[in-house]
Amino acid sequence: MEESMEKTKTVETKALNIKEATTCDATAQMLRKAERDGVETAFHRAFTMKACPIGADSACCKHCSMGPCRLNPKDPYAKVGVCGATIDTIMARNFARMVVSGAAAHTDHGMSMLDVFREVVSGKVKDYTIKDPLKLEEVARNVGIEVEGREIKDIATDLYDELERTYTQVEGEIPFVTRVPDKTLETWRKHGVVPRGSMREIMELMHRTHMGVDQDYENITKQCTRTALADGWGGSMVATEISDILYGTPTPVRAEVDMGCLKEDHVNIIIHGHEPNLFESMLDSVNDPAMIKAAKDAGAEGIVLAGMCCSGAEMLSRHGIPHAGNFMSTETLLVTGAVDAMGVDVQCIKQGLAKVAECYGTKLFTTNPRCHIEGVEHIEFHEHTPRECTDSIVERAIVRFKNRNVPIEIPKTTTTGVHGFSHEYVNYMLGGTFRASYTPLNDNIINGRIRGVAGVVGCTNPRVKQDYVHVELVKELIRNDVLVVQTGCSQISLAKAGLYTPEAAHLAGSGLREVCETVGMPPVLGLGSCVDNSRILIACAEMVKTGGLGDSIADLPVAGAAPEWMSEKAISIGHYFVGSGVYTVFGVTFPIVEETKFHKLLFEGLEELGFGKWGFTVDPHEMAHMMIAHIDEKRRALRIDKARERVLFDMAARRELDAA
Ligand code: BF8
Ligand code: SF4
Repeated sequence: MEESMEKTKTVETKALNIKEATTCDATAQMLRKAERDGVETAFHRAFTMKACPIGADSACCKHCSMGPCRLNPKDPYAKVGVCGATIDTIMARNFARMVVSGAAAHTDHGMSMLDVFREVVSGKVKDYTIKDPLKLEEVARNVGIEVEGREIKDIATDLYDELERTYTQVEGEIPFVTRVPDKTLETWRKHGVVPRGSMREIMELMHRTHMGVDQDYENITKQCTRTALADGWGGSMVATEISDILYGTPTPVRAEVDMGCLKEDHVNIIIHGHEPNLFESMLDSVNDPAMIKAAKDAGAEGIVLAGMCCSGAEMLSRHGIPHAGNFMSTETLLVTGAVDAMGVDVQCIKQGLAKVAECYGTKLFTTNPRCHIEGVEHIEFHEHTPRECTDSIVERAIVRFKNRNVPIEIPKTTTTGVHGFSHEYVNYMLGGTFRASYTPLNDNIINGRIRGVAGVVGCTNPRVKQDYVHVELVKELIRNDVLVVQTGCSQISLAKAGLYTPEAAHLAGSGLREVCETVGMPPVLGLGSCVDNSRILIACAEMVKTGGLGDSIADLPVAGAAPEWMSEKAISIGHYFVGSGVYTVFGVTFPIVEETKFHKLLFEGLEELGFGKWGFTVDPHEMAHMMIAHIDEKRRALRIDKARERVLFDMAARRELDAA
């Protein structure tokens, strides 16, 4: 008896505590179902596989076969690697390798967009067109291309040639430096970190982090900054701008988020990944009358198309396509049994999806030559004949619908919100169509109704309670009159929590609430996918150029956070925000040993050089107050701290009068 009790106890302590794993009701419901069905997910694996403590501190190096070398994070200067590398060299190199991989992912994605753009302009790709010629002209003007009285095709050809330099240029500065505020650019020039072409920066950083090359953590960090800036103001920005030109610049649109967007009596198709090309073609496929008829002939009421992760966030923003969930919900969505096909392209595609899909008979397809998964069927997507791939996925989904042989359980949860804010739209919304400008935003910051702006972005991660850190952080920020802009998986966390409605303004402090109510906007603005963090950079640059908030991005009362980050892309994003002048706070864990020179450089030294700086905490409330303290410090430096006290006092007095 005692022995069996003992056993029960062991099993209990080993079980995943679903309440601690996620605050997403739909994901929790599906985790319970997965356990009943005997299906394992990343939540379970994270629970049973402890993170390696040495790796977590970044105190090991495997850059050559004299090692791998492991230093002691508790006594970091006691030892060096076999080659003599110090803890600072090792950590800086490891950090650089994360930045370089993240930057490569974003810039390669941007390159793909540029490939499609080139073929559209030359007429070789016919399934896509230039949907937003106004944006084309604006971007062309930004990089110094003459547009007046010229044909769209000629402008587009010149723009392609110019933007190609973002990648291939061997010497000189990347084209979008024209968008960087003068003083910020001056800081970059002074420290020699203005990116040339991303291929060059990525290659050089890979070289410098090889065994026996750059062994000065400060010098490594410099190239890290240059490479990260080549991502933010280069590859990511090209990805965003070309996507807008080809598929339209987002404007506010109501859309549904969460697993309840699936319908049991419909063929359900999910697209998950990052490059919008696949998804745009899928949108055509599912709207093709022949495909709809085929679905109906198979007994379905129609076809549901929904997105996940970042290309999902782009389609949500551009077309109001429903979004089924963020990174930590990709496996659990398949547990519904209702997904007939999932097509993936690149990035954040867990290999674990293959097993879960197999358990529920879901057809999983890889489509991009860069991303195959062992044992998963590959239907290659070609931009010249995109429908071949997407039609074929729809056909296969219909067959699976007809032959469904697993019980279906779809969580009922969906939340409708307003998405699709581009930096251009922030202009119109706050400035009005006829006087589009950032002046009203700046004015509201200067008069103190809006205390500052925070970008809250990034992943979800099974090492922390899914969505919880995002939601708590954002609620605390808006309660303190900080306007929040978002992208990626974080945007989906807050959308599920209902913060994407104008009504959510009641959760904001009195100043921000007043602005939201006047304009009719939510207190949290979704800007799209992770490459669309470039929209936040542009918004920051516009705020500087509009005036009254200092001369450089580092002067602005703004801060950034990725509270549940997991990917190397997130580190690259964090570092390009820091490089641009923004205080950026990460949660979960930070790959560094505290009280080392490298730590001091990232968390203090970079700011002294005129850049931003890194911050870290796992606690959402502490994170909010670190960001708010920074915003207040910037307000003081700008001498606008007193105005805020006055305006809040006036508003309180007016409310009292209204109430009387
Ligand atoms: O690029 S936020 S989990 S989906 S890495 Fe990935 Fe992180 Fe989501 Fe998009 Ni961004
Ligand atoms: Fe060890 Fe140096 Fe080789 Fe790294 S590069 S594994 S620290 S010997």
